[in-house]
Amino acid sequence: MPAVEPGKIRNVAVVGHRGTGKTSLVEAMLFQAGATNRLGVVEQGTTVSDWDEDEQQREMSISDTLCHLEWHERKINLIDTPGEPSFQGDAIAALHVVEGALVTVSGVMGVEVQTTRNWKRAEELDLARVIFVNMLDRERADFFRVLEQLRTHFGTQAVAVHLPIGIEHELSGVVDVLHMTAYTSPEGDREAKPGEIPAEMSDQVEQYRTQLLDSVVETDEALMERYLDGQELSPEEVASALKSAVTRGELFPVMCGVATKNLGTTAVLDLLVEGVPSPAKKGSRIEVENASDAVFVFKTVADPFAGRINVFRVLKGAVSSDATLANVRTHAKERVGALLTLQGKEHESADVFGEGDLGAVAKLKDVMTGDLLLDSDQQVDLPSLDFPEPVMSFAITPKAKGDEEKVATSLRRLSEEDPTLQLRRDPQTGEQLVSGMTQMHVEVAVDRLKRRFGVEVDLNPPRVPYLETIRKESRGHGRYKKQTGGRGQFGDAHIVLEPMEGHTGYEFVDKIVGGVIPQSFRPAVDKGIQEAMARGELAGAPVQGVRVLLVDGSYHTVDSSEMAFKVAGSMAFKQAYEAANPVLLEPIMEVDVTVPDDTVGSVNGDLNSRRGRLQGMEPSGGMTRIKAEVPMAEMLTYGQALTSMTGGRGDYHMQFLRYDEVPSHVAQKLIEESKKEKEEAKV
Ligand SMILES: Nc1nc2c(ncn2[C@@H]2O[C@H](COP(=O)(O)OP(=O)(O)OP(=O)(O)O)[C@@H](O)[C@H]2O)c(=O)[nH]1
Ligand SMILES: [Mg+2]
Repeated sequence: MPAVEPGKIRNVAVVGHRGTGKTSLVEAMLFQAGATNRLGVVEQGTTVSDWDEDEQQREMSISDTLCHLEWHERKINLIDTPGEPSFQGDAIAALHVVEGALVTVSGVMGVEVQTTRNWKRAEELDLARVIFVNMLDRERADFFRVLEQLRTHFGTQAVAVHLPIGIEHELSGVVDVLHMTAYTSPEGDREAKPGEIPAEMSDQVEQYRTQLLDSVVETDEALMERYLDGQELSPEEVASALKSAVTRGELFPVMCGVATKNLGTTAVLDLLVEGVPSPAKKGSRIEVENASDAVFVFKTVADPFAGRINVFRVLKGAVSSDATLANVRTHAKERVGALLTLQGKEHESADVFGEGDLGAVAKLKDVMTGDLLLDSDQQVDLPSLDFPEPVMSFAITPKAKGDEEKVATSLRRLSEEDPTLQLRRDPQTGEQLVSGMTQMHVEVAVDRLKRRFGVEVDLNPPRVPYLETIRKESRGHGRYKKQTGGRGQFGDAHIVLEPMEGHTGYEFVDKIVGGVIPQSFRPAVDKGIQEAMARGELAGAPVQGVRVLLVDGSYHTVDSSEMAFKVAGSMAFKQAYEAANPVLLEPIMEVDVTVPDDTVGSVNGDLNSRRGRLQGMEPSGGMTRIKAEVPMAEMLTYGQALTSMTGGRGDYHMQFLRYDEVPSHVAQKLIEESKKEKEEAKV
């Protein structure tokens, strides 16, 4: 099969809030276009798009799924994205490789958190946007209320092109107010049947037809003049003006229906073909000047049959199965080999993908999400997918001892598929940390570790990397002496401790005069001190911010050794440390929270109870951005708290800022806990 011409391709990401029917709508469109011959159901695990076991178990989409269909001689590539915020990385990646977003909204719930987030992204990326108000057969569905909400949130460019006939269980079809036709579509039937608009709807239809005409002529000066002159405009010219306004991102047509009954899908397909610009028209967002062929990997999936599959967009030129491409990140050459056309988990082999098309490739050696492959190796900036930073961290430990390495490699594989899942070892606490967008995100990763890699793990809140430091100058003396029979041990050192600026660093200053400790033994004193500093006497945390002056000492010509001076150094440090007024330090995070205005009071109160210090507030458009400095120890489970305070409408991220002294009442508890641990370790 030859490559599809760019002018005949439409790339569309289906985005929206969790559970608004994206997967069901994709299923209906595939069925309607004849790409499949039955209408699968999410709850039965029979949809094309939710094919993964994790998705079927949870009845929700977790990863991007690529499907395709043909409609009016155009190839529509559909990416079904997850609505759950835990997996928003996939929705973001999908929006980067398409020209159009099909936004689903529940006819009951209206505009929700994830609707707005995805909308903002689509707007930033300058995508054509088409809205489908779904689930109008459900109780308490109200198309007109949702339409008004859409217009409030996204502007009056959101304009109805369809109206429902009846509502809730009496919903029987939709009216196309542009072409002035009614469509009724019995369940499971592919053909929507055109018919008469019910007489009792005529006033309503007239009202929305006028609203639509007003909006369309706004975007077209010539039409506007004739409209104002009172001339009749033909449905064809209005339709064509509407199409080009959608293509330019100036109007957002609102359609409606019931995805699970395949009602309203024909109109959606028509509008995707006509309103979403083709790759030929739009050109690629990601520019690659010096290459003639360029392929961008926006998703990597572990396929049950083919192993690892990279899903890509051809940014430029073409990719054929006999090509060799260079990976910009690794500079390695990859032979393409197995090109695939995807329909959910089904794949057919393909020979070539042309510019603008979406496809997949199996069995590449080292290619992951976000990689750029070019026909020749060169230095190019990698396009950024602008993923949000993961904020929820857990310490991960294998259930079975000895599985540490397996856990690390398996997690690394998962994070190559989903870069919003991150893995690192805390250098201080030594813990293996896994971070994700939410707790659910990390839990799904844990399920996958078990199912795909056969390793079971435990998740725990991470240990806070506390530090210890000193507040005043002090002196200490260590004398290690063992002289009973044979060769003995002798080391003797006097030191002075001084606090260092900013509680960081360590310095060892040799102030010995006249060789009271021979040169060769002085580094051993330093070593002994550093060993003692690795576990502070206060709470077992590493000591920092100390300058040590080695000021005096003595030695024995026979019995002195490096070992003896190391012990003497360590003893001197312990004595001096106690006298230096040691304190505990804790990491302080810079926290940035965005919440709906009506929750600001409770969110601030909560931050306050977490020992947070408010740094500023910026309200804008119904949301307020709160900046605060909060101890890390208080933020370990913040995600869940924020979700419950804001009904899932809040967002936050944080990063390390500095170390501060732990307030004494908190420090006291930590010191006691550490003592207990020490006692228990002795038993
Ligand atoms: N009554 C009714 N139910 C629907 C309709 N569309 C979808 N559903 C049901 O609503 C639930 C969610 O539908 P999905 O298609 O999985 O929604 P989604 O947007 O893909 O959900 P996520 O992938 O989790 O974001 C499923 O149980 C569907 O069967 C509809 O038009 N009417
Ligand atoms: Mg879904």
